[in-house]
Amino acid sequence: MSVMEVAYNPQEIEPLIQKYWDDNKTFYVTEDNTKEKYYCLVMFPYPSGRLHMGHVRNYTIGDVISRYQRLLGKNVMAPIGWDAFGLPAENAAIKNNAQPADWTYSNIEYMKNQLKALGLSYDWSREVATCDPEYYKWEQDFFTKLYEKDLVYKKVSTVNWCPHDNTVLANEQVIEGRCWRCDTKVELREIPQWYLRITSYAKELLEDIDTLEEWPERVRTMQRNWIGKSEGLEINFKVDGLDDVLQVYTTRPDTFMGVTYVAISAAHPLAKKACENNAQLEEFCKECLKQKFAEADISTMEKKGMATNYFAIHPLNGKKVPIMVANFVIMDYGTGAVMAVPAHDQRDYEFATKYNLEKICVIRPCDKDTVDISKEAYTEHGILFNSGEFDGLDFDGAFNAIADKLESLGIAKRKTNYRLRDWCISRQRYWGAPIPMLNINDGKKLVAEKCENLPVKLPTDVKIDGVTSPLKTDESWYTTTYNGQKAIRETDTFDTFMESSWYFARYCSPNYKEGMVEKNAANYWLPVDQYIGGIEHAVLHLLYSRFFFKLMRDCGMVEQTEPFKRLLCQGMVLADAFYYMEDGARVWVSPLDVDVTRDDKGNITKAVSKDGHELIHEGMIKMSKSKNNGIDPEDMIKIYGADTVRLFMMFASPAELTLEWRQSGVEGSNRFLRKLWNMVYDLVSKSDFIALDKNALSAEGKKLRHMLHVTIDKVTDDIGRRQTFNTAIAAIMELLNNVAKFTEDSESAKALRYEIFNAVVIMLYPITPHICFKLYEALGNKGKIDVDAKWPVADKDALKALDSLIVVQVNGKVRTRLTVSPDALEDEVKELALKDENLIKYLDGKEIKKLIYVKGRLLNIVV
Ligand code: LSU
Repeated sequence: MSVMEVAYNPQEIEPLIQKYWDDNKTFYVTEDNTKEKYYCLVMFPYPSGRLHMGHVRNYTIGDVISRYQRLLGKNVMAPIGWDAFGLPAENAAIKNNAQPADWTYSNIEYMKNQLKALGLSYDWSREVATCDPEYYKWEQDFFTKLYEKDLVYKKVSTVNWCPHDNTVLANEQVIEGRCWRCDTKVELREIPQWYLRITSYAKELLEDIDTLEEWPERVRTMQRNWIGKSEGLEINFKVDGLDDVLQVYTTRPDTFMGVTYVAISAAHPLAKKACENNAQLEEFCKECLKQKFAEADISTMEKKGMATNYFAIHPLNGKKVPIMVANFVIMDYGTGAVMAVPAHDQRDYEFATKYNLEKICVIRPCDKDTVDISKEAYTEHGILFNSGEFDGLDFDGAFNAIADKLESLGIAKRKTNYRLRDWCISRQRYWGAPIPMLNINDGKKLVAEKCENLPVKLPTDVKIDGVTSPLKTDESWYTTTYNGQKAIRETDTFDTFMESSWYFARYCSPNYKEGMVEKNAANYWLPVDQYIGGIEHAVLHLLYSRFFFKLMRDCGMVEQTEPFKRLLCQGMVLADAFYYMEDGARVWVSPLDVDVTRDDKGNITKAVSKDGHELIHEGMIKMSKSKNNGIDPEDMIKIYGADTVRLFMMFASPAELTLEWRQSGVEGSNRFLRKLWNMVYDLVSKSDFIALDKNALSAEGKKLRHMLHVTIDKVTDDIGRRQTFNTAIAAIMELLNNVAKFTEDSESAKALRYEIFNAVVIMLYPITPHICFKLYEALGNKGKIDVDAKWPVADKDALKALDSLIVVQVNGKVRTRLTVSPDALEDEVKELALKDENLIKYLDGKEIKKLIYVKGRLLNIVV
């Protein structure tokens, strides 16, 4: 009999097992060509201070997959690190009068222990922190390479500016006109910025989405929409009385015969010309240029315009259409001019209505002779009319006919456009990787810092005031030399998405001293087989990483084209939020300090705080500090142990959906683990391991064994292919309920229990590794479950359908039962029934009028 404690005590066993893993470097891996590799990656955390339940969910899912793949015999790399640069460290430094570096490294220390307490099976030898100069050195080096390849440029541009964080934001970081981090309304500003030419890769980034078959469809759709490919036509209009040509871009050339005016930006050269002797227009243009709005605001802002007194000549019907300055046309975007078709574009429609401009209908629905635009524009595709030679064509026909015609006249060109903009990667902040560029010749020339001088290190002993980055005031830092001449360093730093765009590649050779990645290691481990992270990164990080990976490929560092083979985006973790009112303000009470009453459907009918306040239930919402409904993972681990928290997380909901934190559910998970422990204890204290003799099993035993092997198949499919971990756990729980009901005490029954518990312990190990580590030993196995166990494979014989039990009735009354093989034919069953001793007395020589057979279940004899 194996040594085993009577009671399940996670607080005692978990730290010991974690120490064992640490001491033995159990999950450290190296390249091994004799084994299939598996790279399991979770999105690395910002070292914000403490783990959030959201992290716990993300990292538990990753750990379940890693441990499962190891049991399949693969060489599994599961690394972790720290996305260590960024604003929070600066804000915390100001608040606590500390150094961002100190704050960051102490958070890393703390969170690292929290991750270990969860029992996550990382290869800690690969840990990276992006604020380490040995890390960002290679990012700087890569940047200078991209600069040489003209994939980097600097330009003055209108940028999204967050007045609260005092920094520029990329378009992707502006959500509905607000800063993605602090929700402050974003403004526009003109400043010189560094850009990466992601648009040069727009086509490839779009096309390769098709190859990402194991990504969630919604993420693929989001990326497609973000890149936003459109097929259109660039058309040149002549301007009446001038030599200027006015270029517009349209995706609706089919509506061309409905053009009634052209709208231009206040910054357009033609607008400037028109202002020369028109003070009123000049005033209007000035007002437009002062106007600050983000791209996202265009659809809702008030549309204003003014005529220029210039007219564009419609190249096909010769009409002169007015050229209007409009506040919603931006110079940076496209050509700064748009052809307007008010009958078929809602924005043009509103503008035309306001300024009394003509509307000409040229598209009608397929099933109607005409079109009604009395209330709004008709913007659908349809059939052309009022369009001369193009009448009767549909969208595609008209697109091509009009494009061909204008191209043959030499005044148009088909053009593919993308909505994607180049990626602005400079930030006016301190806590980031310095951009390794130098200004020489009194600022007239830009050069990249020489490789041998990298990294350009960030000074770590600084004073931060929250307004100006200390890099910009530290003359001794930014003054340097280049080939003996005076040079001034760039004082902007990289967007932190630069660091997170290649960390997964660095993990392959985290200490490599000659470059970003060591080629052999990178080509062994990459691509990532499974990536797990939040949907909030669907277009930001996941697009930038794909871009970086292609850049690295084109620099000869990696061989593949896409970095992440399979992607899983976990849902948010929610918890009940409660409050009461005090002095007109809400006071939020932690759900752990609330007593609730529920109706029989489980809905909360009454909630009272521990200190007696009657509470209002806000609902099940995302855990957040401001609503005081966060549940601290560390507290939960202390009370229940990591295995319970992990089990609850994986069981309570499918991985992609939101998870509702319920204390009752956590307790249920804890009860289940205690029950499992007790069942195994019961078995091993009564009997040592007995090998199974399948033929010795009773009918009940065979049934239970059948269930075990069906469960093995199901759990394998649920965890491996479907990634529905919750249904896998439910199947194991059901199996154990049946084991509990199985009371036989024979040798073969004990042997069967050994078979079942061995399989169950291995199948649960990815989810609850500590308890399974112990139970595996208790069951008498040699070695350790982490490295010696193999994922169970269903026994084909046991999987075969069991004999069916046929109920035999005479005139509707049950008279006997027959056991037959599952594929017995109707005639065989009848023959068997008529020979059955129990039945003969009921038939009693009577004439059989009818026999009704329901396959595998029932035989009714009518006499
Ligand atoms: N450092 C970045 C980050 O999001 C990732 C990098 C690859 C761009 C999940 C939740 C989140 C992400 C929460 C992971 C908090 C790390 C986090 N998470 N809910 N870092 O620390 O799901 O989706 O914010 O996958 O409340 O944890 O999150 S992070």
